Amino acid sequence: MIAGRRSVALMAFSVLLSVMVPGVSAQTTSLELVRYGWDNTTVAESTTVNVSWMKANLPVMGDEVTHYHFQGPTFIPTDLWNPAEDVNLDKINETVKGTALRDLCEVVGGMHPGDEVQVRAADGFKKRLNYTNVYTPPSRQGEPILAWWNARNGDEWRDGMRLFFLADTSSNPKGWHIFGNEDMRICLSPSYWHYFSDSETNYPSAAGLSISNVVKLEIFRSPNPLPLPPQQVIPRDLDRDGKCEDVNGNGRRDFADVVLYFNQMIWIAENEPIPAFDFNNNNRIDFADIVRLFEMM
Ligand SMILES: [Ca+2]
Ligand SMILES: [Ca+2]
Ligand SMILES: [Ca+2]
Ligand SMILES: [Ca+2]
Repeated sequence: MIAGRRSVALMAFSVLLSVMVPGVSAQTTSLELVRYGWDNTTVAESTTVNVSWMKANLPVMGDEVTHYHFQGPTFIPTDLWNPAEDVNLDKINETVKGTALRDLCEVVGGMHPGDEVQVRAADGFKKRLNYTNVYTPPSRQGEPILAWWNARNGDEWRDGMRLFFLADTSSNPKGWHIFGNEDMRICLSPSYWHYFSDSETNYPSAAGLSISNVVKLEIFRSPNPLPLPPQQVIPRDLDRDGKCEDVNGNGRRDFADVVLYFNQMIWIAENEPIPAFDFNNNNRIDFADIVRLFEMM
């Protein structure tokens, strides 16, 4: 009787284990970096780095003292964003060290304004961040980093590499470093907000942005033309036919456009949306495009 009960218990336990084990998070230390070309399918540049390489080659973020929090859902339908930042603050609370997302993006050529970076976890969960939130983050958001160390576990942190924001204390009445729901509302565009939903309410939850066990960063190009080096001005499509004949963006068709196109032909082919500069419509950047551009002057 006892043996029977015990074997039933053992069976139940092993079933429980088989259900639980795949869900146990596993630390990641290797990171794939990918930057896509204008079509967001072709890979323009890619490489794989690991945490040891990051420590040796890129600045280490985090001072080993400061606690950084992400706020969870308030579960108060009348106070979804909680600008007072005083509810459910310990959902995520860690002292971390890591590498800036910006520095990791730069390893494969970096982001341009309008681009997005996608942060992907080992289990496929993913979130995107805009160029602005990676390269010029507001101080109440703070520098986004991939954290590979925490004070409780050191280098053996099961959640690493984990996305953290090194938020400042400006929006917290107690002077804590918290990326709260109101910070998320103000710093990120609505399409980047994270919600925790029950049957009745979508609760904003900044904590949902803190993806753990990250394995991949992918940079997706904005479909808009970029300024041609060394210009600072974006090329313009003066007659709205989808082709940017005003290559130097000075508002008119001129010989300088032809010269700039000629000098930067390789750069255009590698960095610009091809259809916008393919004047003879043969799906590539070539000398025939320069001839067409000259004729259009
Ligand atoms: Ca805050
Ligand atoms: Ca045009
Ligand atoms: Ca021009
Ligand atoms: Ca062409």
